[in-house]
Order: sequence, then structure tokens, then C-alpha cells
Amino acid sequence: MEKLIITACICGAEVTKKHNPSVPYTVEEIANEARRSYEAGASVIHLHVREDDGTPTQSAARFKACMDAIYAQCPDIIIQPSTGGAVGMSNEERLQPVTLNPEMATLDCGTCNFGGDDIFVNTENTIIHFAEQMGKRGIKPEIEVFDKGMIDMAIRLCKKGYIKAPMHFNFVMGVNGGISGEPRDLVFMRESIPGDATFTACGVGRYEFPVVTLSILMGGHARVGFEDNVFLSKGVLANSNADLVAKTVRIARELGREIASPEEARTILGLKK
Ligand code: KMH
Ligand code: ZN
Repeated sequence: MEKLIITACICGAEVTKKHNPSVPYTVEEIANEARRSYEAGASVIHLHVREDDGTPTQSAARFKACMDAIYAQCPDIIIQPSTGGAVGMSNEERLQPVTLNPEMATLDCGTCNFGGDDIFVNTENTIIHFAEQMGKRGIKPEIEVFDKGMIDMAIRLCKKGYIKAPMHFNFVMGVNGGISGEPRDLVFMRESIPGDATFTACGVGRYEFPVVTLSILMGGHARVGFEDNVFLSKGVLANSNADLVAKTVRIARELGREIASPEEARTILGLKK
């Protein structure tokens, strides 16, 4: 089986130090969490950034400061900025990190409830606009799908030429408003993508390790980190994102999957560098 790409989603936009004091906010905290995750086996950092007080921001300057600080410690790592940002941000606010020409960025392919009163809005025109901005800069989209209909949207936009094949998906499972993280649903998502596509899977909260374990078994890739889950095991907070990456590495090794380096991940994902 192909080597396993581990993505660490170290920070997110919604999780705070109240959930886990190790959630990074400052440039230094973000760079250190990225390095620890990289040393534990992550080849991709899914990056959100914060102001020093924890407020989520999509500021290009803040992304640049964090990316420079991460590259200073992990020169070969793949950084995948979020264009999802936080619920309620405008499209132009969210798109700012693409001006830095990262190798990858997320492309969220539909609208869904996001717990409580929150709605994560991605209209068809928004998705097309984001895809065009990434396409013209040679940025590989990681197609984030929170439900099966979002896969269908991506396939349609790929057929229309807005998204290039082969596509790379991230199945985000277990959001309150999206698809659950039950094994049946992960199998359904995997069976719904084109044959030439690759995928990563992640599960929110208690779904994190069941989802990545099944993805590893099915030949998919794995995303773990504080954005999705702050616990190493039931009731035990992780000290660092690296604890979650290290657990994923242990599971993968037991199941016979070797871990991809960033260069190997670039080859698997067809990145430009
Ligand atoms: N923070 C969520 C509302 C992405 O990174 O592209 C959206 C999100 C998706 O995290
Ligand atoms: Zn994200």
C-alpha cells in the first residue's frame, strides 16, 4: 500500500486554550507545534492562524509570519493554509492566504450547519471563485467535504474544468451538521470519489481515531490534531498535537503502513515543487 500521509491540523479556528491549554495561538507556539508534529511523523500542516489573544484571522501577514517560522524549523514540510477560516468570515477575508502561493490550500465544497446556530457557508459561486484563484496560482486544492453531496459538487466542478483531476479530498466526519464518523459512512464517502482521486480522512472528537484507523486500512491518508480533537484517549488531554500524530504513527505501523516523508507526500499528491 502507498505510504501514509499524516496531516496535522494543529490550531483550527474554533478550538481554544479553554479546551486544551496547548492549543497554539502565537507565531512561536504555532511554529513549535508544527515542528513537534513534523518530528512525530506529520508531512503536512493544515494551518489556521490566530492573533496572540486567540482570535482567528485570515490575515496574509499573519499567515506569512507563521509559515516563515514553520519553514525555519521544518524546511521541507508541506503547509496547507485554510481558506475556510472561521464561521462568519467573508470570502475575501478567507482567501487571503492564497496570495502567498502555498503548495496546497483547502477548498470547502459546500454549506453545512456547524453546531449550535453556526452555518459554514460555501455557495457554488464561492467554490468556483476559490477554485479559480487556486487554479491560476498552481495551488493544489485539498477538497474538504463534510457530507456526500459536497463530493458530488466537486465532481461536477471538476467536469466543468474548475478543479483539475486527479482530485485530493479530505473527508471531515462527525461535525454536527455533516456526515457522521461511522465506518459505514467512511466507506460510502470513499466509494463516492473518482477512481483516480486520493483522500485523507479525519474525525471530530471521539471519531478521530476510529476514522483515521479505518482510513489507514482502506489505503487513505490521515489527519489528526487539535482542530478536530484535543484528547489523546478518553478523558486524557493531549500535551501536544505531536501526541496525536505519534499515536497515528503507532496505529499505522501496527497495520503495516509506512509513513510518508514530505517529499514522498509531494509525489503522492502531485504537488508542483
Ligand atoms: N473552521 C471551519 C468553519 C477549512 O479549514 O478549510 C472551516 C474549516 C475548513 O476549518
Ligand atoms: Zn481547517
